[in-house]
Amino acid sequence: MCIFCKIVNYEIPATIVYDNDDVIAFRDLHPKAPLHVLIIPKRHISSVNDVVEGDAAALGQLFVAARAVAEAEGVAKSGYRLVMNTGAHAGQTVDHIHLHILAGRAMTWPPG
Ligand code: DGP
Repeated sequence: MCIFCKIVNYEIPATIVYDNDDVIAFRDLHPKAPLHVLIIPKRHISSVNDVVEGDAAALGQLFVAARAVAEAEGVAKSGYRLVMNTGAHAGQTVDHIHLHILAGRAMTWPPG
């Protein structure tokens, strides 16, 4: 079982900030911004490369959660960045699809 599936099953600790039947969001272990939360579908999907039509509703829930987290954390107005890394060149290190929400400082563009 992957590390994020263990968080989904509450087998390893995480600071959970949002939780419903489809998705869970928790603070990143190695934050890259004052706010750094990961939002994941509870059902295991390895990466965008593995997404199928039937995943659409669950993946849509990631954005519903992102909006809720941004509001709850007080960054909806100041702004935030949503990132989903896919594969080695993008720096994906955990093979369970996850949406990063980063906020609390000005972001640079383009990303490195
Ligand atoms: P990515 O590089 O896009 O695959 O991002 C994976 C993120 O997951 C990275 O920012 C660190 C975070 N992470 C890895 N293991 C754990 C963990 O066990 N708990 C938490 N909260 N975050 C983790």
